[in-house]
Amino acid sequence: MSAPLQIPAAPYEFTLRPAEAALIIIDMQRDFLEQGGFGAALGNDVGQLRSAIGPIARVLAAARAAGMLVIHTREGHRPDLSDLSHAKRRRGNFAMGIGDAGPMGRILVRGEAGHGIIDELAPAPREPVIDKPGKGAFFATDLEAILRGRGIGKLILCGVTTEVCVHTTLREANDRGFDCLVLSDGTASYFPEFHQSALAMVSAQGGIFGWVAGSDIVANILNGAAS
Ligand code: TIU
Repeated sequence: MSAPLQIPAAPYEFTLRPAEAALIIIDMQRDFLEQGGFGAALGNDVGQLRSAIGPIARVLAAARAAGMLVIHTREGHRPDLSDLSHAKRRRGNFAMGIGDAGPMGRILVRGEAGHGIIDELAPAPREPVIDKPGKGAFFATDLEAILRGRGIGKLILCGVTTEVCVHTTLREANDRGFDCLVLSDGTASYFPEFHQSALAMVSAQGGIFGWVAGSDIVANILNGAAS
């Protein structure tokens, strides 16, 4: 078997073989990144998240070239809202909430325009898309079955938001025995200070939740493996 790729990262080198790794792109949906969606309904400045698009696109291209599995996730609910807990529905007491009609369709509902992944990061045919009703991508989904079925033990995580869905997924993955690297510039938060703290939490304590590296170094190494 060939030697694994060595990716310089914090707190120390992250190793992976492309065939045993997956890039997981979390919730890069219009509902979080564009006006009139869920993120805006929560009172956020959605422009804060756009910085992650370019870095994710570079690593996505490199992961595809290296033959890595790419998985996309979307947060959202069934049109009848039967998978939406009362707690999640009422949280925040906002005027517009999940299931209400907005300019991109019903907020955070599957099949609506707002629920879709932004054009810049559109899934390719045969790339699994995981529809998740929670913040974590393992909760109430078949993500774990897909990863185990392919013998995958290493994950590169990116997407939005750093401290909410990315961190929840990271923590779920850790307790299931996966090694995770988070792309520092391929994640973003509505709150820059939360982004920085969330990244620091990953690699502190010897990498208590995993590893952190920038998109350029990761993309360069994956591109080197592809050539
Ligand atoms: N509100 C917020 O920061 N995030 C979410 O509600 N979902 C995700 O992070 N995807």
